[in-house]
Amino acid sequence: MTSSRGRRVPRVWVPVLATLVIVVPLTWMWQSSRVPSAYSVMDMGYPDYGGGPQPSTSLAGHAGHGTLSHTGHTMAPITDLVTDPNRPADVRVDLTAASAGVHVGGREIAGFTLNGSTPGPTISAVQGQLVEVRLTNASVSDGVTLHWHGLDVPNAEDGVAGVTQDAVPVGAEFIYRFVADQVGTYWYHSHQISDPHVRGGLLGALVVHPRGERPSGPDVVAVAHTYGSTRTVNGRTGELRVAARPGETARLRVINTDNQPMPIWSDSAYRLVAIDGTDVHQPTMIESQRLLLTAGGRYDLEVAVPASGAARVQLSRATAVVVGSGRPSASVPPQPSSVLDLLSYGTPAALGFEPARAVRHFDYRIGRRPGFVKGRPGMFWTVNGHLYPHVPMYVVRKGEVVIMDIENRSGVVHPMHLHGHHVVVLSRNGVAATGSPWWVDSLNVDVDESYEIAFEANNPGIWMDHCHNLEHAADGMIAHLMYEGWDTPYRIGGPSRNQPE
Ligand SMILES: [Cu+2]
Repeated sequence: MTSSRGRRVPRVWVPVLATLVIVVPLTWMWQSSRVPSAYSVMDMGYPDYGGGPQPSTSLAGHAGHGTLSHTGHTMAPITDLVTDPNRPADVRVDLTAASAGVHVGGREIAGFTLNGSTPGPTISAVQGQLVEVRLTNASVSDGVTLHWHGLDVPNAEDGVAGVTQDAVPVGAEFIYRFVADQVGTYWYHSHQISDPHVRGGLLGALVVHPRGERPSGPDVVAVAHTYGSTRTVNGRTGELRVAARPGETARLRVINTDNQPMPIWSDSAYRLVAIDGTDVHQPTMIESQRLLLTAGGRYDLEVAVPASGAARVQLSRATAVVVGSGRPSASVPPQPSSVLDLLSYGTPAALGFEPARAVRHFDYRIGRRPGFVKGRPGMFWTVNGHLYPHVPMYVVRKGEVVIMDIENRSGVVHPMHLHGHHVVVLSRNGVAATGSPWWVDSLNVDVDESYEIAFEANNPGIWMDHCHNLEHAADGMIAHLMYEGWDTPYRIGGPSRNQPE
């Protein structure tokens, strides 16, 4: 081996140089993936304006040139974004979080409870009521928060540790207040170290009923959750029995609190009447098709009790809801091979806004590659080609219409969840939606699928936009949507050891 000037490189240097060629870039990648012991999401990644207007002074800092939080503008703290403190509460709930053994399927696993049980109590409100929840941490050593999944609450009530509040330490409490304006089925869960917390049971259902009308038949919450490897409905294995007379119609509010999508099917005809809390417009009867409920998502089903006795609704193979007093078919009905396509289910209705007026078009392209995240080596998710924390900060202004293209080239399904907003699906893989407006807060983006979604930026603050396979989120599948002019005083890490994923 010779150098360019013909002099021999001493043989002893060859392995040293070869090692440096490998080690130096790796060390650089490792170093750039590390995050400080306390940092603001405002300092993460880079601003993405989606082709829309940019702030008058440069926000184009980041990566060593300054940050969104150091623009010279007066930024308002998101702690201002609360529910009217002078308005009295209509519904008051005390929730005490604890570390506890959870008994499930004849075994005990290490988990968590709220008021001594998991799922925690179902919170019920009537549309327009102000709900006040006092969360007390009895013994969750890593701290705890509560996020109101699917409810577009004011930003400071959103319950994300390190973004909208500090994690609540043992012995302390936090009060959440929000107006239950959205009718429908929602759920709550810890957003501090959320993967182990939610797996371990720090979760519960939240239902907002319409004013005035009372349902004629049973109205049942079915929280599907897997403890360890044991599937449950409302914390129990096997069947959930719901008493009903033949001819009666039951409303089943199915909530998927797991990290994976869940198939749902029935031996009886049923209708899918609401998705993620929003009514489907003119839903038709579903027969010999199954549903796929994405992680974090909710489906409200209307099930008529057949004259023969009982309707059986499977939530995966292991668990079922049996509606009726008669004898149900004892065996699991065969799972239909065909999946109901929500792109064409129901009939069109007004969206209430005009997607064609969008001023910003964002990309959320999901990929996967080897690298380092938070100093750990592995295969990680990328957003628009970047590994966490170098992910986009989508910047909007209040009142804008926004379009986002989500594309999954990562080989694994991702349930995408934008906090604080509901989004409507415009198209999938280039095929326009033709059914009922398909409003979601949790969207199953399968392998090699692309979705075009739209929403109105009408809820100021700083919002997570992440994968609700919480294991993926912990591996950095996170971005944020921020409204120009808002800043957060909270930090990831720090004395409260805030860790939203
Ligand atoms: Cu994911």
